[in-house]
Amino acid sequence: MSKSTRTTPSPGRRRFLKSAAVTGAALVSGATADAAAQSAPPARPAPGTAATLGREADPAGVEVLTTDRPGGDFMVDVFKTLDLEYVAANPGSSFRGLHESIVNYGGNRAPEFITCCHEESSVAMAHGYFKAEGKPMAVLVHGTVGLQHAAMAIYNAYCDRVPLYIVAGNSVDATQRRPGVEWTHSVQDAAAMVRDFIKWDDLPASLQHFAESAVRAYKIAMTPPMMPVLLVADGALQEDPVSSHAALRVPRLTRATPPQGDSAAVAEAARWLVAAESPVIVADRAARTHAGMARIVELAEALQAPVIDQGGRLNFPTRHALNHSDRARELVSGADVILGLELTDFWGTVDAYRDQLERTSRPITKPGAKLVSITAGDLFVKGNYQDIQRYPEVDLAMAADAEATLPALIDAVKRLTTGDRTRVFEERGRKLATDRQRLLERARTEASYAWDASPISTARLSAELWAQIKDADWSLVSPVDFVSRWPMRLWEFNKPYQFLGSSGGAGVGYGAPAAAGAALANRKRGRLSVAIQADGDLMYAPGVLWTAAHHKIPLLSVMHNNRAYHQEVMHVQRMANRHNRGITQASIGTTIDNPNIDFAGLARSMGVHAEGPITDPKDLAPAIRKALEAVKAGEPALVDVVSQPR
Ligand SMILES: Cc1ncc(C[n+]2csc(CCOP(=O)(O)OP(=O)(O)O)c2C)c(N)n1
Ligand SMILES: [Mg+2]
Repeated sequence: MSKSTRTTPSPGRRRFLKSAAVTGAALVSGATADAAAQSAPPARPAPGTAATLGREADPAGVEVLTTDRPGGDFMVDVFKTLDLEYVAANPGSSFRGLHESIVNYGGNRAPEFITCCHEESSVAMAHGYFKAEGKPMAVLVHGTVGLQHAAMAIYNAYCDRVPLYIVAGNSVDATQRRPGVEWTHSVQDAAAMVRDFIKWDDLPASLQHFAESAVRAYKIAMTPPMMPVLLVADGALQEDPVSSHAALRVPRLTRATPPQGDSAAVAEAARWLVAAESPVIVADRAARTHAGMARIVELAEALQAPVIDQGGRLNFPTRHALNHSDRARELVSGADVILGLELTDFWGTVDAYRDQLERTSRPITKPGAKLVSITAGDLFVKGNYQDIQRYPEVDLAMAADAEATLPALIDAVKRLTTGDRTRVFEERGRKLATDRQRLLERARTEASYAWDASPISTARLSAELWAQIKDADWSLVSPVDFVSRWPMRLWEFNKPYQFLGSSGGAGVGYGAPAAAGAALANRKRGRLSVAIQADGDLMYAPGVLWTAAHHKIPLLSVMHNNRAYHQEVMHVQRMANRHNRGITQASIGTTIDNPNIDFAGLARSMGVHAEGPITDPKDLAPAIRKALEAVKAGEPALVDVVSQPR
């Protein structure tokens, strides 16, 4: 730990003191400054001064020291080697040194500071950014309280297997802390509160240690299964002068190649798949990079096997003849081989569960069906948090990254496919294509129900939005589960960045900031980012609207404003039904009305273009059109649509 005291500067610090001036601003030589610092120890702040009251102020009487190079500058050098484009943060004095180095020494470029109004928003922005960009964005969080605010969003990313590069400020040396707030925001072991749901953390004790751990953290975060990492940047390390900069170096980053499935297991899986009469491929977080979707398509086409996309990522083009996501249960129950690619819940895929007074479940697979799992989730599991789901009894489990294993599996499948099997596959493919067409027609028919209803149906909302974006290079940057997955059923998704999955941990409050983060990544490519934005989700931390306006992040948010925490309405109704007490009271504590929130007004107050509230479906298309004009001009815009429950 780099140590220094105000009364007796360390030799390293002394060497770099250039001036000492509260009373006199004249520059003095290092030797003179040294002497001045030693002969005039600063007074303790008097009780009741700003410092002891917990306000952030320099204690009276402390000399101002200038130095040409604080440790924070070197930390910025380290970040620059990691190609971190942005750093999202709500400011906090525990990282003031690093903050100052980023904006001055680093020129506020790579990383550029993104001002957030809540740490949960900083982290969720980084979460959305990663899924659109494929590389992490840095997040700075203030000591203790900032990390406490960030915690839920970190958990979401952990469950979603998304790497986050988090740096938390802290002040380790108790003899150096400013009285008051620097104590309440310091902690012995900062990472402890989130350690159960991150992959790695460290508290570097020197700048060279910081450099090595910063590079190591990046490598660990980016190796499947990807997860958040946390570095604690000690305040003294950030603020103190670099004593021997010439000796510092930033180690080279070597990314680890993702683990591939064992070759014997790959060959066995290929044999089963080629011999199967009704194989099914199920994918959840399988398309890890933009190349992933093409590999899943290649495997599915080689086998002419249907694919169920569970939507952790966009794994498969929605209109592809082999995309049968809307008949998952039927296909799983008829399958003789089921290949699960990075499934979070294999058990839930092959079992039916009833949420009744007596909770029951049963397998839905055919007797003798073979289950094959490929997931990096088998390589790294933690206790305590229960995102692992129930234990699945599979026949073959490859502890490996699915995307990295697919090329070998595709090769093996192709090698084993004889002319006879090709004819069987082609016949299967023809039947599946017909079934797929029927699914699309069924979705269109179902979407037409309540077409003219007010509040507006979620299908109409999705269809009207699609009509206006489909010819652009668009990217849907919000989840779809709370609008009955209508976009997946009606829109044509065929590019990997067109859908980014959900929060992972189902921590609500993810949607709005994750959309802004993804839109930030999409901006430089001129992609049109659109989000369907739930009302309850936005109300957790609506300040992200200001962040989007301030940083000119083009994003069209179409509100699915059902004026409720509707999922919870349904849960309370379920309980009331179970107890035979009627559902009339279920709105208490679950609705967001009386007064209704003026979301357009809220957005405008933060500099976001806004339309609505829209209650008549006929007004929806013109409102979206106007909002799109603002987005095309480079601004965020919001359309408040008063919509039906789900
Ligand atoms: C942080 C957090 N608090 C509470 C919940 C419980 N919860 C699950 S869904 C939901 C409602 C969300 O409302 P909204 O975003 O408007 O979506 P809707 O259900 O209305 O479609 C809530 C509160 C949660 N998942 N996360
Ligand atoms: Mg709602």
